[in-house]
Amino acid sequence: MDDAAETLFERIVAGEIPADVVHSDETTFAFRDVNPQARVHVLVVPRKRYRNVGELAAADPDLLAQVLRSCRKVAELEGIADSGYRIVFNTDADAGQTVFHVHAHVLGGEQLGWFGG
Ligand code: D5M
Repeated sequence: MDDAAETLFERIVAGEIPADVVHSDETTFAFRDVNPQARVHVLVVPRKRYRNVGELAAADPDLLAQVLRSCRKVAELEGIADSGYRIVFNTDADAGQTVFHVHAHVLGGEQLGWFGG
């Protein structure tokens, strides 16, 4: 695992690396992806780091629910709650996870194609 990638989102949450913040609350933090894959592409992370969504679900399901509520909040703030959006958790190598601080991708603002494989 790349140590720099491991700590990147912790450093964004701590304000040490600038980000385009969309939403912030006691337990979660949301900011725009630097490499957007749709008109709206926001990342939602728990402030506390878990490696991936599986580890978060096992260790702290309430925090996972808070991450999902923040995804909905982001969708409302971005004006896509009614038109529809996608939540993606890339999980480990085959999914192409590159930052090992669990993050939900919130994608929308246009008709999304399917992907994978
Ligand atoms: O997604 C990791 C995502 O993190 C990827 O879509 C790029 C994004 N990224 C990387 N660095 C930054 C910074 N500094 N700000 C905002 N977004 C960033 P994964 O699911 O791990 O492949």
